[in-house]
Amino acid sequence: MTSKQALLPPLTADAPAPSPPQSEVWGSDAIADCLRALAVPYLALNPGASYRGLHDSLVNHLGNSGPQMLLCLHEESAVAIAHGYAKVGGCMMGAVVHSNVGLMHASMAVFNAWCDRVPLLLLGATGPWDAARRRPWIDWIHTASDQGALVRDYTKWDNQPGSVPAAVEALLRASQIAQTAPRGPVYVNLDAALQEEKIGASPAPPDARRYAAPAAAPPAPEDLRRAAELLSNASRPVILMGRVSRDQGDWQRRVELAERLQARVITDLKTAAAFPTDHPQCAAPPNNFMAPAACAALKEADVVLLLDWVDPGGAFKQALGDATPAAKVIHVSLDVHNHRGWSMDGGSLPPADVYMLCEADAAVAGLLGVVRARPAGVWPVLMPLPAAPADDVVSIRAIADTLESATQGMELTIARLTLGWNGAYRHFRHPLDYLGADGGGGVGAGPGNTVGIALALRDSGRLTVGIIGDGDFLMGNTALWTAVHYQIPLLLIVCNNQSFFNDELHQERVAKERIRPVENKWIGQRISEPAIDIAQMARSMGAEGIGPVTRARDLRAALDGAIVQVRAGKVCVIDARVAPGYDANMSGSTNASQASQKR
Ligand SMILES: Cc1ncc(C[n+]2csc(CCOP(=O)(O)OP(=O)(O)O)c2C)c(N)n1
Ligand SMILES: [Mg+2]
Repeated sequence: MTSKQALLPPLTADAPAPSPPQSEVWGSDAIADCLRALAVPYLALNPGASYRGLHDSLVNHLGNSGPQMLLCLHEESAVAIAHGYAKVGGCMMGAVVHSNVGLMHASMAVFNAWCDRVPLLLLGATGPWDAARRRPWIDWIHTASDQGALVRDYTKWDNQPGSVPAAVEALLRASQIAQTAPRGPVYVNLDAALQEEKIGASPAPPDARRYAAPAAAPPAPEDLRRAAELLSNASRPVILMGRVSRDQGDWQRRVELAERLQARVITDLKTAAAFPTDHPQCAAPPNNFMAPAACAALKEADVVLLLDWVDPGGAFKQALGDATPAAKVIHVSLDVHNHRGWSMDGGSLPPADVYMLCEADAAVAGLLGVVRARPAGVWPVLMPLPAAPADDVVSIRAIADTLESATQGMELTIARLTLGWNGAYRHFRHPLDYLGADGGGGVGAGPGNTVGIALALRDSGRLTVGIIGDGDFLMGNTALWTAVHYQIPLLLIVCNNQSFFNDELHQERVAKERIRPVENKWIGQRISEPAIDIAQMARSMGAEGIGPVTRARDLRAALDGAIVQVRAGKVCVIDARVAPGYDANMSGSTNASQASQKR
């Protein structure tokens, strides 16, 4: 957490009436003091009696500042917002959810954050563990043995502390673990009785600096030497850039390493911008599944450097089928520390001739000091996309082209991209130009992730733009209310094909395989009759709603108007009625339906 973030002023005036100082405090006051000592900037939450003690401490003991509460209308948005916030600079904020029911609502978003390897402090609570102190009925249904088990398989650590000092230690440990690579969410469950216990004079808050996460470890010298040897002597080195940092210096070092090695570079749409996509050494535009040109480059490679790539074994499977890679493989990743029995999100196991157990950018910095420059390569020029059709159809491509022309000279952060996006639609030239996907493929995260990203970027001068599907919007849209209430400017462009279209493609594929009527693929998928007025939904939460935009020629005016509004601090939603259909390149396959079967 940077000091800049800790010093940010409260977002809007949810200012409590002053509370006079007291000589005696409660358990939850000490817990709140610890959260302040940890410099947790915000707590996105939905309230509940199980943490009414903590709630009171945040409002009346801390004055609702440092941390500030962000009220959310659903626990899934609370966690999605905290997830988005961490995607920008790796800084951690918190979320608080009520007892077992709030945690159940939150669970998919926790899974997304887990798969995306972001730090996130999730606090929860349970009815009094001491049964003698439970209120009839409600405290009984909201008390569960081992509540943390609900999220244990996709959190790095969880704990239900038994005393106030133990709660303080649990928070320090949770924060340290969440922010130690490979990062991830942690869950601390606070017993209602412990929060509401009077503890006398206020204990001194801990010195959180002494419990900070460790600095990134450098690679082992012998690994570095062997990797440098392989790369320096390679004929056709390829670098796959996956989970890397948002730091501009690290970005520059990745470019320098690729250039010194004259290596081809492959990037991914599941993870944030890692390398300039218009660099001549880029083998292909980033995609959710590797594009044919990326597969071809990987197939030809004699040395492969995997920089914490999501599903590294899967990359080889896409390029080589079932053949074992003949290329020498240098695998840089700490991800093995997060691989567990329940979820298979670690992906397929790659072979590794050198296995560097460190963060990707630590390896890049180390390698830069030891690799020898290779002779200049000659790179095939990537085929530009064919010209967009000169019709008036609102397509994802038309949105991409119009956004490009409407935002010339502006700094944009693309917070999210809709499933039908082709990585060739737009270039990324800065680590904050694009922030990747939801991690766990849990639809509904788009709005919340975008709000969290906009929150972290709100003083950066960057325009936050989320480009999401209507299904994603409809599942997670109430995050918008939080953005409006706390004045977090952002633009959401909803690519509204009035369908869970990805799955129409699945039904099409199944029907074709079974020689059944393809024209039935829309049943159980289309969101029409009635069509949902997305702009009106946005307006109902106080956002600016534009649209429906049904003609491509109207997109520019819609975008220009929206950008003015967002620049003026507003939350803006454009309902763009896109024609169903994905660009055939969306998945790196010429057969979109084949690719979409993977979701
Ligand atoms: C929580 C959840 N439910 C269902 C799915 C399956 N699923 C994957 S993509 C998708 C459709 C998403 O619709 P939309 O956001 O409108 O994008 P489109 O497919 O129309 O481009 C669905 C239902 C999922 N991944 N996550
Ligand atoms: Mg859709």
